[in-house]
Amino acid sequence: MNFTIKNCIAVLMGSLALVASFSSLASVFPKEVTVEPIKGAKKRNIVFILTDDHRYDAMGFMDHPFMKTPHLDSIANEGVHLKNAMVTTSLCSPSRASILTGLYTHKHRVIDNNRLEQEGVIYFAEYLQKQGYDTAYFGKWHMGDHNDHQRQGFEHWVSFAGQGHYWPPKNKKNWTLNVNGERVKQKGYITDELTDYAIDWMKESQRKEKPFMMYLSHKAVHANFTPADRHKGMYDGKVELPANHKIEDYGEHTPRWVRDQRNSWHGVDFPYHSEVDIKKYYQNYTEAFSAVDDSIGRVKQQLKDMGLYEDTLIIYMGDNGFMFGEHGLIDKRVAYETSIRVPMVMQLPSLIEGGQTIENVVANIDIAPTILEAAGIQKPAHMDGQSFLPLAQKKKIKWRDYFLYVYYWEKNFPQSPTVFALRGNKFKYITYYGLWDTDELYDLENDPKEQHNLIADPKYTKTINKMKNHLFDMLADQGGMDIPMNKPKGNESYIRLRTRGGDKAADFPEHYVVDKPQHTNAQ
Ligand SMILES: [Ca+2]
Repeated sequence: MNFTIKNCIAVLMGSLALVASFSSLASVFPKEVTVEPIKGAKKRNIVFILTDDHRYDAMGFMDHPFMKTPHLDSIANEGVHLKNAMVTTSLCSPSRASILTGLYTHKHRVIDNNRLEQEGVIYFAEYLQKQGYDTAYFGKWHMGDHNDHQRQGFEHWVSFAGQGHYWPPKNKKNWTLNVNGERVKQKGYITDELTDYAIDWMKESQRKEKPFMMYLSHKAVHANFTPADRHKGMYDGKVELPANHKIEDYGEHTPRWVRDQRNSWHGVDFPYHSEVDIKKYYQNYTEAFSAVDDSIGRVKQQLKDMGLYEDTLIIYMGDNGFMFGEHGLIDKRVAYETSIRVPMVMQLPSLIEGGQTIENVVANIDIAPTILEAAGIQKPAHMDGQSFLPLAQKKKIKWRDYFLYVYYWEKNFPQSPTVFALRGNKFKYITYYGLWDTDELYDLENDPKEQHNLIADPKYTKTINKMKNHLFDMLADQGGMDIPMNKPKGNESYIRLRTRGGDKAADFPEHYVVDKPQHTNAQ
């Protein structure tokens, strides 16, 4: 065999390996949508309401210092509050893909906010269609930045490209919504307009004859937070920031990257590279939510008017958390509680007793199996999540003790590293990939704000090792030992503000710095 032939064979083998790896990616989804009905189960109507960047505690019934959310509160009163709801990746598109597919981010591979879904992707709505459901999608899709085409599984479709706009944008004369393939101008304030579309669809006569699933996905409350005119100023003089943490609040073992991130696009010292007043910013956020609360009220009233209220499952959730000063940061992505926790409430009066609080950790990957169960469909084998409907029915079932969190570094926002975290009921362990910096361990029971990193305390060595092992075992079990990558795309927000110490890197964590050489025998 000469060198050239050998080379050709090597290339051919390499290509085969590449094909094999591509096909193993594609195989996450089954080739066909096969419905396995649950014997004797009813097909209940389903309303799923999603918001963007709504943090877990921005709800009136959680004793919020000033927010009023009567309609959201009413779901918790008449149903359950899933107090420990989390997202497996705290970022818009990855979390939305997890909701729609029931899969971890490394499986559906929507790892940033700029990409389309994988070929062969299956959404839970496709199972509902096979089960005889009418299905409709209203609002923000946001997978594939400029792409609002109608996705499979939804026979009725009202959406828009990317982030959308609170009001029709003056600088984009051709801005339209995609309404079942037609380009239709946005007329007014988007939260109200999406609700109008949703209510009109609910009113159509066949809704009483056939089971339906409505997915109402608001643009609110994503930045730049814009309240409806009727809500502007409603919290004037009442606003308190959730947090405004200084470096000293966290002690000497804080990761270096966290301290550096303060002076970045996602930090309190240089937020969005602007002079924005975070307190005013938070006020706009809370006021913008009021139109969502109105929307929830209108949908609930419509179900009552149609006589469908008792037997319709309503789930409300946010797609990821949001920080307003915790750890000196804003936004999301990181593994701290305010980033990974989301608001979630659910009601189904005919099946679920009202006024309950569920403590179990539930997640975005559990939404699809839960909705499918309410529709009388068994969880498809490929899905990672699990239905939490039995928890609300007070049934004794096996539930996760540990929650796996992943986030993959984006060149667009280089200040947040690749993160893997394991959250137990008491401890959370966080580690970073490809970074010279410290891991973290928090005692969530005694330190719920995660201000005391216990990683260097010898008392916790056993706990740390146990959690580290368990995290990587879980990643291996869940197919997460390969880090998905994308070709960089979009703007890169890497600058720092010199006048706030932006030309200086943060100190290393104290336990990384020693006073004398360690290896005395080195030659
Ligand atoms: Ca989001």
